[in-house]
Amino acid sequence: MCKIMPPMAAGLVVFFFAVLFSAAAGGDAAVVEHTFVVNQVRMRHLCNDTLVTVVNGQFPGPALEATEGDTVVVHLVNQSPYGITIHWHGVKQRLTCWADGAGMITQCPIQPNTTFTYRFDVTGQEGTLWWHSHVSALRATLHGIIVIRPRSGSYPFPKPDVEVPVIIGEWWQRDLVKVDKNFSIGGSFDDNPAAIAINGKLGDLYNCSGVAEDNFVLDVEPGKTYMLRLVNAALFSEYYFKVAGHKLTVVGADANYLKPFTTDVVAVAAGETIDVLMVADAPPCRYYMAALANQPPVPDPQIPVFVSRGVVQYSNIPKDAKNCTEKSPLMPVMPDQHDTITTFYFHGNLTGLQPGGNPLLPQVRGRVDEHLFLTLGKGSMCTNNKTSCKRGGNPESFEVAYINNVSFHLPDTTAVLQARYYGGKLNGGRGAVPVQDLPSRPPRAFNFTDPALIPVVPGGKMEELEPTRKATMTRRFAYNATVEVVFQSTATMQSDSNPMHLHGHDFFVLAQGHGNYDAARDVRSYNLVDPPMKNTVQVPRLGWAAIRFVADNPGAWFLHCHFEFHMAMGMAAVFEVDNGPTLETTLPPPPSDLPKCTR
Ligand SMILES: *[C@@H]1O[C@H](CO)[C@@H](O)[C@H](O)[C@H]1NC(C)=O
Ligand SMILES: *[C@@H]1O[C@H](CO)[C@@H](O)[C@H](O)[C@H]1NC(C)=O
Ligand SMILES: *[C@@H]1O[C@H](CO)[C@@H](O)[C@H](O)[C@H]1NC(C)=O
Ligand SMILES: *[C@@H]1O[C@H](CO)[C@@H](O)[C@H](O)[C@H]1NC(C)=O
Ligand SMILES: *[C@@H]1O[C@H](CO)[C@@H](O)[C@H](O)[C@H]1NC(C)=O
Ligand SMILES: *[C@@H]1O[C@H](CO)[C@@H](O)[C@H](O)[C@H]1NC(C)=O
Ligand SMILES: *[C@@H]1O[C@H](CO)[C@@H](O)[C@H](O)[C@H]1NC(C)=O
Ligand SMILES: *[C@@H]1O[C@H](CO)[C@@H](O)[C@H](O)[C@H]1NC(C)=O
Ligand SMILES: *[C@@H]1O[C@H](CO)[C@@H](O)[C@H](O)[C@H]1NC(C)=O
Ligand SMILES: *[C@@H]1O[C@H](CO)[C@@H](O)[C@H](O)[C@H]1NC(C)=O
Ligand SMILES: [Cu+2]
Repeated sequence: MCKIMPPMAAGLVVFFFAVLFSAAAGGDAAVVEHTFVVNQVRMRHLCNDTLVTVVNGQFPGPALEATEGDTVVVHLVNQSPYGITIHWHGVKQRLTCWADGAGMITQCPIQPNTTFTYRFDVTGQEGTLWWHSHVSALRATLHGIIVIRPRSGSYPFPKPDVEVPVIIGEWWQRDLVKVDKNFSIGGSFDDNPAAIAINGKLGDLYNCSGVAEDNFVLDVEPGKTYMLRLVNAALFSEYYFKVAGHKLTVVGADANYLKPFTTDVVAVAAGETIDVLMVADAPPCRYYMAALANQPPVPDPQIPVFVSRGVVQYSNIPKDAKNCTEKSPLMPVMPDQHDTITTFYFHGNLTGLQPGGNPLLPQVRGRVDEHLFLTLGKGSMCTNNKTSCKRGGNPESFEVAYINNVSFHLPDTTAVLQARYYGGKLNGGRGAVPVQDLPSRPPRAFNFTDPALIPVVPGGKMEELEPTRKATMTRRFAYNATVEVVFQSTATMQSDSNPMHLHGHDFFVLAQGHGNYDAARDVRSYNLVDPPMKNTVQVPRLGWAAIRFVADNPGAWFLHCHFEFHMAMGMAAVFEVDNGPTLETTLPPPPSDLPKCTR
């Protein structure tokens, strides 16, 4: 169906992508074809030349723009020294699990100096998504936006005049592969980003020897409507986003429409996307937009306060408006960095808008086939494979993160999906991946949200709950099963929120709450009328969130926290969905150029 480009000569650098056919609104589905060359370049910020791994020399990487129903073809040419995969975050990948790009889950990494072509359709979803690498922490610089526009050309809200990506990312001046290694053995307090960036610009709160870093500048014309497509691409934090002097109308999240609501502050969790409309209706001037990282208060370990800002600049500032041209722009009043209530309410206010109705909603309202209750927390393991050791912060043990008290072990030799597809016959029988069943509930009940569990101190209340094990946990679902998952954030050694992301499926977010989930009480609060559909749910700090989805996409789908450190520490599992009864519900064989597993 789609033409394959000739193999790239090694060393050939393609600086920009080519959109071969651009789909006209209302036209036929097209093929959107790009070449992504991954290599290392030096970029200068904060007086430092930093070697970063990027696509086509850009940070953030190129935008992938398509119309609903298009086929996307991306030739990935890996000229970096690392094995790379690219995940198309939020793309449903119906019957194309092989193209999901989850390292060691759906494929082995694309080795240095080799290429692989990702092919998938963007069908049945409209809005903002993003792509990022899915091996180690390299996604800090290997990411970009995906925009899927409606085929009809019309939105369920007045058409914005201008669409603007707003990608919140981190600028790291550390070796990200080592950072990832550090996380997997408990983390290091040194490992923080150097700055925050909006669309790759650090902004004027950062400087090199007193010379401010560039701001992202959005030039606006009075009266026009701007759709800001917010992406949180950071490894670490959730962000609050505001624009001084302007209201924001939330209209979409995770490439699903929402019932519009107006607010002055948006919370965007790690991995999440939020679409907002901003009308340029303020007095003509210059206004800051700002992104602030939130974090739980002490006794949680603290990271530095991170803020980045850009500028909204009106085209018609009067020449004599000295307050606008000579003074610094108006800065929005940001929530406190320890405020975790504003995000709770923000996410609680999201309701779904499905023009024509969502066919899966009647199904999730009915019978639920599988109930899972998953605790998200931290524990510890002994160094050197010992089975007993001192804990409570003693160096004989290191911290890991878990789901239901099992820390996820990424397979070493073969991807989960390949092992399943070939039944362990790969590599002369060495391709089998030993997996264990993810339990439906935690092995042990305790007061999950008791803040006395947070401090990691010898003899603390937590010490006795700490021991944890590692395994490759998967959970199998029959085709078309209706699944409910209640995620419970815990206070074990920390009290983070947990942005949980599921590949290959969108889910309905039915409810959230503070404290320990109690089915007898909390099922009554489920929104089965107009729940928002998402691929990432912000599980509140010291609270819970309930989701339901239909397991209608055969394959092996990663489920993980989108805080990179939690994922590297093991807060992950795999949902395996069986084939259905027909050819149209069966996962086709892998593409012939799927990377070989070398180890
Ligand atoms: C500059 O970046 C390099 C990595 O490219 C890092 O080793 C060094 O620590 C950085 N310096 C500062 C001041 O962050
Ligand atoms: C990839 O190719 C380049 C250029 O030919 C070479 O310098 C580099 O060593 C190769 N890398 C690997 C890992 O083979
Ligand atoms: C990793 O952890 C070690 C030990 O805590 C620390 O010295 C180092 O700076 C950390 N980061 C990197 C990128 O190596
Ligand atoms: C930024 O400016 C402050 C104050 O002038 C200075 O202390 C700091 O070193 C500067 N940062 C860099 C990276 O030069
Ligand atoms: C700047 O001054 C002009 C003229 O007095 C006024 O209309 C405008 O609102 C002021 N803008 C701000 C941001 O204070
Ligand atoms: C919606 O937000 C408002 C405050 O902004 C809050 O009072 C209300 O409880 C929120 N609704 C939900 C369901 O969280
Ligand atoms: C721990 O055990 C695993 C599996 O048995 C083994 O591969 C690894 O080398 C051991 N590590 C140490 C430090 O002994
Ligand atoms: C987790 O499992 C370990 C055994 O692997 C056990 O010792 C520990 O008590 C369990 N902790 C919790 C919180 O379930
Ligand atoms: C759990 O801990 C919290 C905080 O200490 C407390 O308010 C709550 O009553 C406890 N719940 C139970 C069931 O013990
Ligand atoms: C899926 O299950 C629902 C009932 O839960 C049923 O109505 C529907 O027909 C099934 N769909 C398929 C494709 O099997
Ligand atoms: Cu988490």
